[in-house]
Amino acid sequence: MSLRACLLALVASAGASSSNGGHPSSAQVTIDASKTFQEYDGMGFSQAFQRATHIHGTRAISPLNETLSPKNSSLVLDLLFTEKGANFNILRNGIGASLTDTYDLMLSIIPVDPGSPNAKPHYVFNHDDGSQVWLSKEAKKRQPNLLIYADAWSAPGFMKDNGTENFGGHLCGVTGTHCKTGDWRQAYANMLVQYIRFYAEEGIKIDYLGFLNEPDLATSYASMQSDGTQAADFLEVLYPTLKKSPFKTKICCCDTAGWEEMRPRLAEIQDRNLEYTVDIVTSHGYDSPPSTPFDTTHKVWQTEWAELNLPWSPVWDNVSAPFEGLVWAQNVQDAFVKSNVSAFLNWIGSEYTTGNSPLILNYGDSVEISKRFWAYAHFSKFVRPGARRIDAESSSDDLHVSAFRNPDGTAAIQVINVGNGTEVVAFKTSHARGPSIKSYLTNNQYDLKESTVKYSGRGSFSGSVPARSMVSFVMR
Ligand SMILES: *[C@@H]1O[C@H](CO)[C@@H](O)[C@H](O)[C@H]1NC(C)=O
Ligand SMILES: *[C@@H]1O[C@H](CO)[C@@H](O)[C@H](O)[C@H]1NC(C)=O
Ligand SMILES: *[C@@H]1O[C@H](CO)[C@@H](O)[C@H](O)[C@H]1NC(C)=O
Ligand SMILES: *[C@@H]1O[C@H](CO)[C@@H](O)[C@H](O)[C@H]1NC(C)=O
Ligand SMILES: *[C@@H]1O[C@H](CO)[C@@H](O)[C@H](O)[C@H]1NC(C)=O
Ligand SMILES: CC(=O)N[C@H]1CO[C@H](CO)[C@@H](O)[C@@H]1O
Repeated sequence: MSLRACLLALVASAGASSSNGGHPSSAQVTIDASKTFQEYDGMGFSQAFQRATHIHGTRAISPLNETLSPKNSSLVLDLLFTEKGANFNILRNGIGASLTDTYDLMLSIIPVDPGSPNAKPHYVFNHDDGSQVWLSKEAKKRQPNLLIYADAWSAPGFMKDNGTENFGGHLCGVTGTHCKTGDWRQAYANMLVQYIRFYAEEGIKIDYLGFLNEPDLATSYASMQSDGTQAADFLEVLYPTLKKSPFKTKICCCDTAGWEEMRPRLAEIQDRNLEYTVDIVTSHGYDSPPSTPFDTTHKVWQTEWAELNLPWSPVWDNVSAPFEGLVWAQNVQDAFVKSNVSAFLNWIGSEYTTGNSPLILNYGDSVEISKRFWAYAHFSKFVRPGARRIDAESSSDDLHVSAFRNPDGTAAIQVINVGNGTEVVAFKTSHARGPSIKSYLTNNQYDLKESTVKYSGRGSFSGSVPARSMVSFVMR
């Protein structure tokens, strides 16, 4: 057993008392670092549809008709992208398909229809892209290894069989389309590469590229439908186009609205022997949440999810409503443990809204941090890119556990207590070195409250996990 494996071969037993003052219960939690799973790429969110302007402070959107001050703009950026907050490392930008820049549309880089797929398009870039250029730069300043995933919600309307970027429709040229203007697949691929080039000229590297968003839906805003066969029809054009370009950008597909909508699309792409063109299999969590792993050896990212219902609530634990922090702590943990994801992205990071899309609410010049933000932070702050998930098993239904070993040899163990009593967890390790162990508690009262955990020698330490709370144990 390696030193690291040794350090992490933990056996934890938990003594707990139930809420009715009854018998203390005990649980066994075993963390076995010799059993390793997927690599962790990171956590993040999007500020598409001009939501980046909310953080930038360039658009007054709340009824207060006031924007974030430069001070609070910096505060939000620091909360999102530095150790002061969640230390997120993935930003999902939106690639526009709209002909105007009216709020909250995403402007296309081909605002005028060139008339035919073979005509030379006139590319235009306003160097702002709904403040996403600014945000990408600010994020990168704070998070040098930031990963940017640029995703298109639709091709421009003139490339589609319904003539608009909205209301679904398909890219002309894929199976089932019969467009008078012809096959626009190459033109769309060229446009996406040109988008990457415009960002490169701003000094911003686009690491990942997506050409679909929720292709299982036709919505009133930018949307383009695609099954797996139609996605394959485009992948066979996009992949070589990107390969010929100077960019090393990797391809993501297909950002379906739910997990079960992705499964048949992946199978259809595999049937065409085109899975190799897709670096990351991507899906959202809305219509069907992450469940069992996809049948793929490629990495999987959950790239968009939030509880869209009103009203905004920053609460950790009240009635287990779908927007509460403790619920999201479990959503994130389940995705890593049960669905084998390598990344987990919220819909929005910070914006003004009346619902629960963002993790941080901007109202005029105020900044309100939800407990969902701190739930995410448990996974993004103590687990870092390149980490490996390692095996964590709990014998108690009340204690949900996961663990990751970081590239620097530190490890983070996430314990969520959904029960009504405090669990006094006695960790037993097979390791003799006394590591420095800190715990971080989040519940209704605290946000990542740090405590030092005493190492008792011979591989044991114990820590308390209060009822309805989440504690990260970080071994440094
Ligand atoms: C909002 O504020 C701006 C600038 O301070 C001002 O020009 C505009 O008239 C205001 N709008 C409303 C609806 O109050
Ligand atoms: C989990 O994902 C990795 C790729 O990151 C893959 O190699 C592995 O086979 C997946 N495991 C399961 C159970 O799907
Ligand atoms: C808890 O939930 C109840 C019922 O939905 C609601 O009336 C109350 O405002 C909630 N409390 C908090 C702090 O969110
Ligand atoms: C910034 O946000 C805080 C917290 O919401 C608020 O109290 C403050 O007035 C805002 N503005 C400045 C300039 O600090
Ligand atoms: C915790 O207590 C609440 C009511 O107070 C009850 O509805 C719930 O089932 C209990 N949860 C557990 C895990 O015992
Ligand atoms: C304006 C228009 O033609 N919209 C159509 C785009 O395509 C979708 C689905 O194919 C239709 O539902 C819309 O009516």
